Amino acid sequence: MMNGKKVLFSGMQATGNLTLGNYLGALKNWVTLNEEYECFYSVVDMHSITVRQDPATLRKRARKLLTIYIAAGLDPEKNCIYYQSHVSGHAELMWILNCFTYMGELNRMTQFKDKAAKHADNINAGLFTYPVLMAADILLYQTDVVPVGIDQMQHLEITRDIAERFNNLYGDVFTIPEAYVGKVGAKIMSLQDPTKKMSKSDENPNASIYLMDDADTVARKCRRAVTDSEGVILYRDEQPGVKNLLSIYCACTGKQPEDAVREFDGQGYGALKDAVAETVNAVLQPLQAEVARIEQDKAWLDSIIKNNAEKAQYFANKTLRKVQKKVGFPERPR
Ligand code: ATP
Ligand code: LTN
Repeated sequence: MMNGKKVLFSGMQATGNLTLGNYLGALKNWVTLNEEYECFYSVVDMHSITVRQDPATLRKRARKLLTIYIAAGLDPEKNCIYYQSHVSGHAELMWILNCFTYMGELNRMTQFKDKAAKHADNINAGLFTYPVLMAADILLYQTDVVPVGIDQMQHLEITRDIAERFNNLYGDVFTIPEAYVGKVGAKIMSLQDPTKKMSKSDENPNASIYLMDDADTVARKCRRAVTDSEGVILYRDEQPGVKNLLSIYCACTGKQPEDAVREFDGQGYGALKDAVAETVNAVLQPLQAEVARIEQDKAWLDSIIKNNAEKAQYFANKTLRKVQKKVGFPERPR
């Protein structure tokens, strides 16, 4: 508990440009949770360098991501929005947790196997210990809930295991976090292969709608979306392309799939695609305008970045000092 509320922590990597999937599956849900919890939303730039990054691009994308968090509706006066690399406690706690994590456990992580296969020329130790840094992110703030996609559940499980192992040895040091998986928009699929999730690292730019795409680009991508030859608009697994378009339409409008199906009854795929483009643009355009507005106010954003990092560091240090004492590090002379 923090200020009488449960604590929520989540983060996103600034690798690639955010997609509509990231927004509907993650960010949009975060906004609905931020009244109920004491929230920490980190731009996890330390995780990003587990694969090679161009420094200037990483810096630019990280700032854009932080701006998008705010533009999407996370009030930075009420939510702690900050760069992971600005709070030294993440790396410090990670080292300690490394010593309480087994090679065997890390060897089982499917994300490591996937990324190692994808980046065979750079299988670095950071890629292997990625989940330990994620555990440090979460445990540092005594987090109760962690909104994540299904793909991150294995990392949350290992976080819980590490925390329980530590608590068993040293008493109740860490809060054991729970995952929070959103209900709608949980999985937006690729527009080019609706059996695959929409992903910011997809090489085909037509597969994803990016949050910063202009209206014409969105319309073009929707029009090119892969559907089928059934010719009917139904919300069912046999028609994954049409189902995905309906899911996007519903997630953007707040409508239920059965109502959407009724609305498009008797219409062609062209009409559905145009309607999807229109609703997506109705979501993206105000978001983009807000991003542009925030970017103008450089001094304000810089002060938010500074103040929130200080706030995060304060809470992080509280946990860190406790942990350091438990494992036997000498007290710091005052
Ligand atoms: P990458 O392609 O770099 O792996 P990604 O687009 O899959 O990235 P992540 O950075 O792994 O996205 O995830 C950020 C958040 O967005 C997570 O909470 C994840 O569950 C959510 N998310 C990502 N893609 C989708 C999607 N297609 N539908 C719904 N939610 C998604
Ligand atoms: N691994 C996550 C990003 C991430 C995260 C976290 C999410 C890093 N640290 C802590 C929740 C809590 C991802 O790739 N989506």
